[in-house]
Amino acid sequence: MAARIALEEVRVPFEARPVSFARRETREPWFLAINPAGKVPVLVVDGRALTEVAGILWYLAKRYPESKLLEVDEAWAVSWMSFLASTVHPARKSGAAASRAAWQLAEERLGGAEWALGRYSIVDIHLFRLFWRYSGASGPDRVAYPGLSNHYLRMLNREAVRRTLAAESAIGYELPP
Ligand SMILES: N[C@@H](CCC(=O)N[C@@H](CS)C(=O)NCC(=O)O)C(=O)O
Repeated sequence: MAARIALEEVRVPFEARPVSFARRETREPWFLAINPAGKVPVLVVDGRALTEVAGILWYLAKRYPESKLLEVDEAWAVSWMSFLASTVHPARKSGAAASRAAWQLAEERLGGAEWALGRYSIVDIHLFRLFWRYSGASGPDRVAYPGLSNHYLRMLNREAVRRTLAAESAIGYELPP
């Protein structure tokens, strides 16, 4: 979802290739040949596979500077996205308390700001994707995280996010276990 939102933001043609977790497509040889880690997302650029949300978002922001997705302090963007990928994303696997603690850190880090780094950037896409995923029934209570919830609602107003959600819901959301 994050990669697709960024692709929609930079407005370049792309070919989407959804993979099914239920059918274990990320474990099939054709997929492992693209990403041996068996994970999505992957962006194939000129035959080369680029993996990791942060790497894909960074590539698109740099490749298409007119999209203004990285007009922020870059070290702070790396810091935010490293925090999201290494602390927030995996916390769920350590249980509800660990997940709540990670989201509380994210809430404090955002500090009620409109955007993570003062203006809209790839960090907001990364943050939105994770909060979207984890703010369902088993995820963080939106009331407990007012800053993150407002950020989430702000993101829903973006055309690129709307287009992505419409495209993905048309396929049928299928979340990894
Ligand atoms: N650190 C990676 C994490 C990628 C990841 O965990 N992807 C999950 C979906 S959110 C996945 O592909 N899970 C399927 C599996 O592990 O089989 C990133 O930020 O891109």
